[in-house]
Amino acid sequence: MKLVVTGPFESGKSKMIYHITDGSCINVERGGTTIAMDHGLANIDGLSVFLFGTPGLLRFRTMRKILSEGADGIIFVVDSVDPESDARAKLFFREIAFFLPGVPCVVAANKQDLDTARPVDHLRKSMRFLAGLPVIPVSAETGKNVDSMLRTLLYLTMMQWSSVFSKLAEFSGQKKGLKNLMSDLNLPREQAVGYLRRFELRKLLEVEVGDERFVVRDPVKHFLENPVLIMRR
Ligand SMILES: Nc1nc2c(ncn2[C@@H]2O[C@H](COP(=O)(O)OP(=O)(O)OP(=O)(O)O)[C@@H](O)[C@H]2O)c(=O)[nH]1
Ligand SMILES: [Mg+2]
Repeated sequence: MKLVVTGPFESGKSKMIYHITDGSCINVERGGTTIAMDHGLANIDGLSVFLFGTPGLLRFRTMRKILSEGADGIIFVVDSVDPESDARAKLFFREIAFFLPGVPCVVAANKQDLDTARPVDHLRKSMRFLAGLPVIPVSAETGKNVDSMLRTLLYLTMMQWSSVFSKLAEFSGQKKGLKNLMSDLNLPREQAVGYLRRFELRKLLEVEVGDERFVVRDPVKHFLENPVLIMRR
């Protein structure tokens, strides 16, 4: 899956990606500030998770737009310590909701390892836009709750695609896989092939030349059939 990690300046986006990928990520930065992007790949129980971190300076909006394109889920990182960051968080939230309408989002209330970190109910009071979103207290420094935050988002993301995913699992390996997908989901060929491309890029499946047959990768098949399994370690 493709996840975008966004949120205001210095909230801990880069550190979060560093933690999730065990350090195997890149950060295009200057003096500690991300000026282009973070990028890393994580493997969660066989599921490939492509992470794209955005710059937190307001002027890099175009970069955030490019990085957000086609994302399946959003990790929205807020600074639990610094109340001055809240107004910027609101701007960034509006922006990502505009780039990715309807895409599942979890809020990472970061820096919870610090004594001065505000609890989630305080954050909800000072950032009203968080209403209706899962807000998870985490620390990118210690790693506390980061894994369960990530799994929650992956679950929501896979649920969003559940009608397509269950059919992908069902028709995997079948000779007329594409045709079956089209007729069961009532899709034109172009759109069904679009889905195959999308999820081939995300390493969920492999598509044969000619597109007629596709094969879902073994380690992810049970997640496509039953997304809640990603929540169980
Ligand atoms: N104590 C603590 N410090 C953190 C945590 N996450 C990030 N930091 C610190 O906060 C500062 C900013 O972290 P980054 O990961 O660079 O934040 P960012 O959101 O990527 O920043 P920009 O890309 O510049 O917007 C750094 O000094 C980090 O060490 C955390 O969970 N706990
Ligand atoms: Mg950064």
